[in-house]
Amino acid sequence: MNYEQLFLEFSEKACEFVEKASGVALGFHSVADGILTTDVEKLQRLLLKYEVFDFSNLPESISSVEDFLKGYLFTFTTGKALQMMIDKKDIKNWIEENFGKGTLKLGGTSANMAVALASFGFKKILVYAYPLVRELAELFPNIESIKTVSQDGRIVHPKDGWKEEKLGAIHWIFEVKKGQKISLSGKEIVCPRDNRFIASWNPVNSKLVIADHFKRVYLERISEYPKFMLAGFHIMRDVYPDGETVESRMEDIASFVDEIKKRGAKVHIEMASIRRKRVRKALIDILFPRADSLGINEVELSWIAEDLGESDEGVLEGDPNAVSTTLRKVSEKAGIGRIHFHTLGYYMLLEKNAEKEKFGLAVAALAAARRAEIGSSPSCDDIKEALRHPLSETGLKASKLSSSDLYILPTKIVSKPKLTVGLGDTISSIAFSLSDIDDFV
Ligand code: 8BR
Repeated sequence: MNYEQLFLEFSEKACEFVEKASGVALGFHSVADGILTTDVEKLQRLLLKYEVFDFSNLPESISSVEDFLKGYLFTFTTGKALQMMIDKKDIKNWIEENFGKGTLKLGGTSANMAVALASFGFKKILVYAYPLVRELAELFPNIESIKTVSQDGRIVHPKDGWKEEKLGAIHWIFEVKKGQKISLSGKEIVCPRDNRFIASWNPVNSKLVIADHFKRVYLERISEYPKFMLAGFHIMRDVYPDGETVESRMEDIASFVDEIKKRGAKVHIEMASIRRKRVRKALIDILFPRADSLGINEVELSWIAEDLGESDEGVLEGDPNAVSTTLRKVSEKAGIGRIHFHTLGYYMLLEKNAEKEKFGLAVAALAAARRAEIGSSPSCDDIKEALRHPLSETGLKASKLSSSDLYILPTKIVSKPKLTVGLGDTISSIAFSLSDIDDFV
């Protein structure tokens, strides 16, 4: 297979096919991100004041200033990304008093996917954003194809549908930079790479509540948006302050999924990095069996393998043999017919007649490479610019394992990416939106 040829051919057809794609609905995670860069002197001062000298016993969520500082120190010291939910309002207030809101940017998997798809040229996108307060609504770009359901049941651009002023949720993104230094207990700590620590305050959405007005209007208009991408599970909790459990929340989402599946919608689950084991288990037990499709990366797949009692050896390293074996096991146990795995260098699609989706995968790969290069979502025209990037050698080797139900696409690699955040969302959403491509080719 000449992959360069394939990418060239498909980049030329991308806009034509996007025109024909059906509508996509995206729920249940749109939020305002507060972006902050790290002020090393301030971080050091706070660590000393609260006597946080290491990140041992890193908690799963933030219930104290010390927990927050441990998470921050973890990312600063290891250069690894970490997201933790804030459990208490007084800690959220403490962060706001000490750091402010930061620069507000649209975030959350659903909103990111909406922007990726709309910028690309998809015509019908319905995104869930709740509560739709003014500060959140105004962060959505002015692209007409992005719609939401307003509380009074209209399908409108988010800017035309907000209700209140006050921001009820914020995800603080503390960016750390390679080479930044702090000194703790006489030891110098040098940040090894650029990354981010995320502290999230999201008491409403963390339940992934589906507002009645959205349910009602979506069910009425489902034929216009017959694909549903579900995401946001990474912000759920095991047990909520009111005693409700994640299992009960998952059942509630499941009954909505049953409703929409009865009416013919196809449901995709975007995994994202769910740190809580109980949340992952509830997702696997309750929602996986109902899903038509799953989007996942190597870290997420290795966790699921472990959860299912399977070996995860080689998965984290992206070894294609290990990945394909694990994908088959997940598919068997959970009964998901389509799994789209992505890692640096290649995508692997497990599905009956997997090759029929190569168009969507190739277009997603070019869009991801272009996004990595320019730092924002590209249009369907613009992805041609990504053709000049080289194909991954690892991916080319991996592609030899392709078989009838396993399609492996080597991807383009951008040597100096401007931005890598949100790439997974771009890859999964474009590929899923084009997954029924053979219907209109
Ligand atoms: P997540 O958002 O799920 O982590 O996925 C990120 C994906 O972005 C990777 O799996 C990889 O396919 C893609 N990617 C990254 Br990270 N860096 C890239 C680069 N420099 N060029 C092209 N794709 C990249």
